[in-house]
Amino acid sequence: MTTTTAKPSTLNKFEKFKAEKDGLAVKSEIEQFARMGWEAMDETDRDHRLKWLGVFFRPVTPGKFMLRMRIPNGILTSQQMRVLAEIVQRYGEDGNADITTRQNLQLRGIRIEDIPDIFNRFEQVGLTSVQSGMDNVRNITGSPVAGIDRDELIDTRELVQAVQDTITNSGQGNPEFTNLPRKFNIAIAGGRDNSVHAEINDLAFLPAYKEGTLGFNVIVGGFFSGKRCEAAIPLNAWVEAHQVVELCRVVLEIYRDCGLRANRQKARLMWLIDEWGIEKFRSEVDQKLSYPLQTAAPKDEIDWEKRDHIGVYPQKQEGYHYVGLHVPVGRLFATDLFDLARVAEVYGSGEIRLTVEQNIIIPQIPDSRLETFLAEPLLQKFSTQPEPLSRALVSCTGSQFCNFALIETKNRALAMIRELEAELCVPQSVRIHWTGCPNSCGQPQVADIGLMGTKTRKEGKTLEGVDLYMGGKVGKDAHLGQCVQKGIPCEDLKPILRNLLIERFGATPKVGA
Ligand code: SRM
Ligand code: SF4
Repeated sequence: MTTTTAKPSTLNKFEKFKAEKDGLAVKSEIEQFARMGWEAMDETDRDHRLKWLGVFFRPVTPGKFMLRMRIPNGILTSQQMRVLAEIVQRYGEDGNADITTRQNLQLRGIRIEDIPDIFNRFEQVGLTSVQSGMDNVRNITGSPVAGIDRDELIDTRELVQAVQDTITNSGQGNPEFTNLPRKFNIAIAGGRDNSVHAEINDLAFLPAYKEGTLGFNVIVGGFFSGKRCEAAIPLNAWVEAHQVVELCRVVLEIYRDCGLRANRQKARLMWLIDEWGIEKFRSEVDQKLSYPLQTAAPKDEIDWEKRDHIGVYPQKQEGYHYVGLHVPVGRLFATDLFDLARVAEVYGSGEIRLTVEQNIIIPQIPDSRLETFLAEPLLQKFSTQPEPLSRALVSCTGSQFCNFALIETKNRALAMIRELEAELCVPQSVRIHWTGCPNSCGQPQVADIGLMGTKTRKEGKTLEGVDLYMGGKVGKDAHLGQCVQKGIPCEDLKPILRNLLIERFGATPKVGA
């Protein structure tokens, strides 16, 4: 499908192996891989192409794969959750599931010999992990309270599903979009608070009125990478909801056919926009669309501070509430998954939702059941009223499972927050994001306080450290935070955070602490 014109000899390693065999091709070989085992597999198939099916070889835990799902708009059913629980349970201590910063789930401990059976089970309940890694479109995010938010502008659920179905051929895999120059992120905001971090996506939609009609302003080119981070810029385009899928398709076709492929560090959409200029990019999009592209509406409707959805909220449906549960650093175990499926069925409609803050929402709880739901033992673990620092803590995977990581993140983040909470009264929630390396999966640039893993030196020794980011703003007037201090050894971090919380966020020491 791609029109890459470079000679094979000048292609980088990734373009070369993609040209030799499309990533999706391994779909038909999965039974064979399962029979031969991970050690006997061709290394490129195992380490790279399997990611087209969402199956990630983990050099940190060889033989125990990670399975990255697609959960469009972060919504799944209790039936689907139970299937995921059974899969993870099978792997005992190795099995768990993380909620990701893209409103998604990643399962761990997975053995290659089980993949054919796992995929069959996915098929039976309408789940898929296809095209969730490498040079594909990642999980598409949408408003986590779509369809239940009292102040909703646009319900994003069907739109997100339709975009996913187009890109993945309804979960079967779609070779039209399996050879992009690099990963690609899409987000559709439907509320007033930009719950999806639209500005850090390659392509995103923000609710906006034009001449009385509600549609979306379009922004493009947002991304984070080790080399460069940029917020998305306006495309100067406004589309109606029914035009969203086609716009996604056209932007992806242009990116696929014209995106830069020589250097993987300079291959995200923004690099093409830089080369062409936004006017030429817009004009190419306009020419390929079946409808004339309208100019942007004068303003978008993002005029609220960002909500975290933790706690109890009345829905737009009279007599119903949604309840947001705090999941510490997004980590879930098999028993948690079973429990979540159960409570969603017993108290709600069976639906479970995920947020980009790595938390859970249980919607559709009738007034009459709310009190009993709030007394569920599960809510001791996943609180509706977490402490202000825990509440807004986000962390990427880190060195426990990720071989890019320069530091351990999730466990360290939790331990440090608990120590700080023991010492300080914090009057407001402070968004602290940890990320294990400059790839920025934990989005430190959107946080009040961002911590990016690095290696640092102290007294002649190399230690785990962090670069400190400050000033990320989300919701209304979103903008990225900047690095303010480099190379802080993790062992020296706590007093620095303590002072920052006192000086900038109104924290006060607890008596006796
Ligand atoms: Fe990420 C690569 C985990 C969200 C930027 N990311 C990786 C890999 C696959 C690296 C690897 O093979 O080990 C990590 C898997 C580790 C593991 O075992 O879990 C990984 N990224 C994650 C997750 C799980 C972090 C989390 O704990 O939530 C998130 C999964 C999202 C999903 O469901 O698909 C995740 N990654 C992000 C985000 C945040 C976002 O999308 O809002 C970013 C920054 C935004 C962006 O991409 O523009 C992000 N991940 C990267 C990059 C840098 C991309 C680049 O253009 O250079 C890499 C490295 C790469 O692609 O080469 C990367
Ligand atoms: Fe791994 Fe780095 Fe992404 Fe964290 S930020 S998950 S350490 S690639």
